[in-house]
Amino acid sequence: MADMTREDLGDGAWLELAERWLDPADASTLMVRMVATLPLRTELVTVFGRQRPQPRLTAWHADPQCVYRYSGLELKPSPWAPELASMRDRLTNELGVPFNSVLVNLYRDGADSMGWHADDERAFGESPTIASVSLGAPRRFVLRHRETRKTREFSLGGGSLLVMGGTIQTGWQHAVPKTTRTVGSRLNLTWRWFR
Ligand SMILES: O=C(O)CCC(=O)C(=O)O
Ligand SMILES: [Mn+2]
Repeated sequence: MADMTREDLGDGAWLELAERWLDPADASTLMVRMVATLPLRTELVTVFGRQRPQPRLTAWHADPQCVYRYSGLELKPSPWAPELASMRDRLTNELGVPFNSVLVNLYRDGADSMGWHADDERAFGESPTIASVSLGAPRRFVLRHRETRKTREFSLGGGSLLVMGGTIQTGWQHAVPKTTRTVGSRLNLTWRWFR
C-alpha cells in the first residue's frame, strides 16, 4: 500500500493522505478513460425552492439498492464500470471498508466547484470513512471546523488519496472553491459505504 500520512484533527476526527496512491501516468490514463466513458452529467438541484444546475458534472455508481437523495435530487445508481470496480476492490482491501458507492465529480475548470458541506447524510452512517481519489489537475480542498472556524487545506493532485474518518463529518465541513486561476480539469471520486 502507498505511504499514508495520518493527521489527527482532534475530537475523534482524522485524515489520511497518500499523495501518490496511483502512479501519475496511470492516473492520467484513468482520467481520460473515465471522462470518455462514465455517464457524467449536469444535475439540477433545488436550493431555497429554486432549481439550478450544479457547477460540475457528476456520475453516481453504486450497488443497485443505493439510491442517493439530496437537495431534491434522486440519483439512481449506474452499474459498476470495470475501472471503478477495480478501484473499489483495492480501496476495500487497503482500508478495510466495504465501499458500495462512488460519487464521481468532474470540475471542468476553475468555475466548477463544490460548496461547503459535510458528507453527513444518514445513509452514510455515524462516523463514515470516506475515501477521496483525485485524478487530473490539482485543486484546493478546504476543511473548516464548524465552531472554531479553523481551516486546513490541501492541494489534491492527480493520483492522490485522501481518507476522511472518525467524527470529521460531524465537526467539520469541506469545499472545493472556485478559482480565477487557470486550472486544468480534475476528476474526483468519493467512495462511501451506503446503507
Ligand atoms: O472534489 C472533492 O475533492 C470533494 C468532493 C466531495 O466533497 C463530495 O463528493 O462529497
Ligand atoms: Mn463531500
